[in-house]
Amino acid sequence: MTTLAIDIGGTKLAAALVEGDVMSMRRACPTPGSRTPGALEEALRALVLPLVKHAGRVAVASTGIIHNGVLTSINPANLGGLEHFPLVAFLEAATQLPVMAVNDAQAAAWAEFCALPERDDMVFLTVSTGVGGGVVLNGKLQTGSGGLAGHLGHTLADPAGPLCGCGRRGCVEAIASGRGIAAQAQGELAGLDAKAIFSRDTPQARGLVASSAHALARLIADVKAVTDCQVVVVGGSVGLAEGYLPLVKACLSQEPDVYQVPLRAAHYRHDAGLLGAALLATGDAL
Ligand code: ADP
Ligand code: BMX
Ligand code: ZN
Repeated sequence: MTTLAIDIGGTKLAAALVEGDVMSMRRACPTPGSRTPGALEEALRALVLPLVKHAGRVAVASTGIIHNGVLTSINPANLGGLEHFPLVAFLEAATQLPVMAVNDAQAAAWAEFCALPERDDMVFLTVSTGVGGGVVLNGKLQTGSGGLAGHLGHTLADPAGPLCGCGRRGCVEAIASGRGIAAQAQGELAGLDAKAIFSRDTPQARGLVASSAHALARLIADVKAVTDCQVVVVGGSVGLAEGYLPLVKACLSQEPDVYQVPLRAAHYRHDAGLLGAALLATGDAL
């Protein structure tokens, strides 16, 4: 059966048809910024409309805590201020198909786990609009009893760091994410997004990218201590940006031996969330 996979991120919405690990008719559009659900509903309808007739079910990878089919933002600023969205109920009504939903980084973790040559314990980290995570231990994706498991972007990087949209000060996300990088920019970089900041070769731009990579490397050492994972896979548009992973690797190599863990770029690149949601919906592990 063909799955209509949808990825709801803080910056972009994507959708595609998935059969096995083959993706077709991939479409994307910007995530609307709105505190009310109307704009998101409209964008999702327009995005999935041409695909619905080809699919037998819907699988969603979405930013936010996904529990019982409802999206609750841990950091509403990442979703245009939207705090709650009845994701599954809305998409069931809009598509008339069965719908399952899971957090975006948890979904991507599952796809990346399935791509590992050895099914080792692994942690996936996305450095994108926010910083998300997914943990697979003993072959099981950890979602937690309320969907919060793996929200590693909201662990502490610096108690004196910037305020995070989740209400806590100094989260990894506030320093390392695309939004976090942009929010810390000053002077000639103020108002630019992370993509533009990455393209600038100035001391401030290099410094912002370096603090992101540092915060991520320290998080990876913490994650190694918590899970003893055998590999950490990094995705998201910041995580996959040219030169970023080598910086993280260089920072991690400064930590003691016990915290060393191989780092890899996401095998499925920007499509890990879409594919992981589809795999979880079918119960397949490639
Ligand atoms: P989403 O969070 O919607 O899943 P992305 O993974 O594309 O989307 O992450 C969006 C963030 O990545 C934004 O902050 C954007 O500025 C940043 N970004 C996009 N492309 C690049 C790039 N080539 N280099 C660095 N940052 C990028
Ligand atoms: C935030 C949080 C996570 C998400 C992560 C990455 C919200 C809306 N999202 O920490 O659930 O996994 O961002 O999301 O609270 P992305 O949009 O960067 O892919
Ligand atoms: Zn936070």
